[in-house]
Amino acid sequence: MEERIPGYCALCISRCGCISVVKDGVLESVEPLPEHPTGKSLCIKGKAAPELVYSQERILTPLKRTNPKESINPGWQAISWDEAFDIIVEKLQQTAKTLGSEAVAFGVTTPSGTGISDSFVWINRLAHAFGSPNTVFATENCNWHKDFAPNYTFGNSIGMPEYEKSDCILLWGFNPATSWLAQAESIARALKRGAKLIVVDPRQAGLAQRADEWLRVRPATDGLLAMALAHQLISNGWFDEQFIRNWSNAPLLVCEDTEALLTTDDLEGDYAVHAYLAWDAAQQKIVIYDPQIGQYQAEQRDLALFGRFEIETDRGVVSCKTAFQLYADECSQYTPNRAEELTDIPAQQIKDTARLLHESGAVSYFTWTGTAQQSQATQTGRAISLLYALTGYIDAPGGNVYFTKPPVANLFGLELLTEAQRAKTLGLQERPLGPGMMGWVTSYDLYKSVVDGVPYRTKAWVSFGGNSLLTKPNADDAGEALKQLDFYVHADMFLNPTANYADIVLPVASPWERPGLYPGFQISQQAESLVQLRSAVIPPLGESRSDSWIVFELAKRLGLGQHFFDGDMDAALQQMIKPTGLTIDELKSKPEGVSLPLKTSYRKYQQQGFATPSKKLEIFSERFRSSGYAPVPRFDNQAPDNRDYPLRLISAKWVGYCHSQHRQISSLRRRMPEPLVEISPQTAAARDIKDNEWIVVETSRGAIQARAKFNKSLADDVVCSQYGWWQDGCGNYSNLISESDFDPISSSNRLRDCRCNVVRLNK
Ligand SMILES: Nc1nc2c(c(=O)[nH]1)N[C@H]1C(S)=C(S)[C@@H](COP(=O)(O)OP(=O)(O)OC[C@H]3O[C@@H](n4cnc5c(=O)[nH]c(N)nc54)[C@H](O)[C@@H]3O)O[C@H]1N2
Ligand SMILES: Nc1nc2c(c(=O)[nH]1)N[C@H]1C(S)=C(S)[C@@H](COP(=O)(O)OP(=O)(O)OC[C@H]3O[C@@H](n4cnc5c(=O)[nH]c(N)nc54)[C@H](O)[C@@H]3O)O[C@H]1N2
Ligand code: SF4
Ligand SMILES: [Mo]
Repeated sequence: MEERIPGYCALCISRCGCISVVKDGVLESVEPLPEHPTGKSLCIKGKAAPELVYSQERILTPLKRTNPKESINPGWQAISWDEAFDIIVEKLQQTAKTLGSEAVAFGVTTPSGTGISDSFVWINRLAHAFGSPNTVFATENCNWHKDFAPNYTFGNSIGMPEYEKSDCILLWGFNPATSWLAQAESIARALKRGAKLIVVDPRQAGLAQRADEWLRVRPATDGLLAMALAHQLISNGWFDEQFIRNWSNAPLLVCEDTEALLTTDDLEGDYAVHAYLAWDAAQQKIVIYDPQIGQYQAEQRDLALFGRFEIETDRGVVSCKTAFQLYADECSQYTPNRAEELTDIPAQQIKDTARLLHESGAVSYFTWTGTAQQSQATQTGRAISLLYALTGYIDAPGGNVYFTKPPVANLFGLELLTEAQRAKTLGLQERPLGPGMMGWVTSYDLYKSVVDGVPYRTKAWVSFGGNSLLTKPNADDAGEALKQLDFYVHADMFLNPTANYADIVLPVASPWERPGLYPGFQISQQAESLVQLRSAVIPPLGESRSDSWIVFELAKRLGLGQHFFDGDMDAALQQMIKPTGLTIDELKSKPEGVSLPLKTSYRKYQQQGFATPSKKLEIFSERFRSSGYAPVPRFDNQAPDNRDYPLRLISAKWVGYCHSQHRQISSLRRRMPEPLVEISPQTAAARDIKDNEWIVVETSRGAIQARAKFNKSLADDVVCSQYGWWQDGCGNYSNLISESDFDPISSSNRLRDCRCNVVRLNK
């Protein structure tokens, strides 16, 4: 019997709508589902799903380590779920009892490159219910800079380009043709209709080949380029002055000596309120201008955007300028010629791109890991957000829109942690505005805690997927740290080098063997309106179980069942979708999903302000200033030139693999059997390297081997490597990178722009 079951591929963020074809209980193939908002086509990974599901390398029973951690062979022994849970519950409870529940860390792989999205909320909720403020997650190098850090500017994420209506699309360090198929298709349609495309990427990859302007930026100089483009928009008057004046905090006055916002407290005389101040150009005097006291909706035609003013304060005359002047002054350092020196983008192209941004109508943008994996990622993201703010298209038709999402209950459970526990989040004290706010910690902070006991010792780790030895910097030290853990549980479909240090491995069912709720498919209002409960198309193989099942069962056995609907997963999902008015039974009976009648409303800030402390889009970030960071973007900390390592190393994703996964799938592996490093033909020739030859990439930290792949689009001083390989002894990219070189605000690693050299491998 053949069944054709609609669902979606959960393997990456694209969540492509698909049909699973099941014959006599066996998953035979996965096909596109064109009527689904993300279902036009599938990539080679999605199509290879049956190979993933039935891979001989799947773990199909819980495993217990029998050899010491020093041993290369863990001596895995199959055990029952009951035995596994008994060991885990005893260890976790004992650790929490003796050292506090913060001594148990949790971990989760990335929802953007795996199907863990099915269980992401529950895993985080389990950590919080247990009392652990620490969940290791890749966010700082992944989604923090598009989903969370933009809060400091927009009071929200970057939103989603409304591609159907965009006139000009700006892709910055984002290659959707590889990483988000459904977005790439929307962009391709927009281009067909005549939309302009600007791509900022050191490589001419994917859609960059169709760009009107492809800006081959020098790696990790994106922030400077954004400032240079902003300088063009500001100095030519090519920005939405009305929007900036009325809806950003640009008119606020900033004291030049302290760089604090001027408030009524600074003035002589008694003011009834503590309020911010601006300069009224018509009256030539300072005026109270503070959204907190209800004035933010008024049109503020007379407020000065530019200028420097001498203000009488209680500490004498203080020179002030508007926040916009402060930002404009920062930008003005990056004249086209100076920016060309710094970013490698020709001065004329900077001017042309600025003109295109100004002249083409509705502008939208998307940026992802090309800008996130930098040691100044937060200020870089701010600089790009502020450049975008100048266009005035945030939440406007054809711009970056906050589509109306299906209303679902937030069951992430941060409130289950006491304030005192939350304050113990590793890294939060050092980086109060970073991912620690969400209870997410870096592996660097975890290892410091495990090895040095700083600020306290972590003894146990329960990780749902993830392979930090391959995906975070400095694998050698990481391996040592993992050895020192008292107890490590890893839940996965496959073993990997990180899991090899585990005490217990739990077998996870693949996305085709478990249900998954997806409320909103992101890329358009139509896609966001769809709520779909993907059904399991075959039963879990062997003893494997879904991550959600593991979480709910573990919670029950840890005595935390009351936070997990006493183990009833349907009841949990029902609670989640309750605000939508849907029921789980209805979703189960409609596997193709239910489309809610949601409508986009634009420029919502006009009713409610932006969700920032000032209720305005924040050109000046008081939160940054009071935490010791620059309130408008400023840059330093470029990697110094190094004669021994004259090249700049970047990495990127390839369509056949997610991160360190999928090499075991033979149809995918055939297409790309070995790691590749892209290099310009000139740079290769200078080193006597031929196309497809084996080379060594070395940094001051270590070396890897890979095949050279000529790429004429690369600058001569840039090489672009794959990462995530551990097969065949090629060496681990993570060992090339320093773990301590990270963004002081968010802890993003310098995964772009590491100084390196490339030589022929003498085999
Ligand atoms: N040099 C360099 N390093 C990078 C990046 C880069 O561009 N360059 N990118 C970074 C980014 S963006 C990210 S998100 C991180 C990703 O880092 P990780 O989260 O470590 O991702 P993966 O290497 O994909 O490891 C995924 C593991 O989870 C398992 N897994 C997959 N699906 C499931 C599931 O549903 N349940 C469970 N329990 N396990 C599952 C897989 O089998 C695999 O073992 O890597 C980062 N590292
Ligand atoms: N096939 C596949 N798809 C995936 C994933 C995967 O591993 N494989 N992972 C998923 C995940 S977790 C994520 S986070 C997304 C990420 O999706 P993307 O961010 O699109 O992924 P990348 O290819 O790492 O980076 C995008 C581009 O940034 C460029 N880049 C490198 N350095 C710089 C720089 O300094 N400046 C600029 N401007 N650009 C630079 C690279 O050349 C690359 O073309 O993809 C998701 N989808
Ligand atoms: S792009 Fe590929 S892996 Fe990602 S959801 Fe679509 S089919 Fe699955
Ligand atoms: Mo990611």
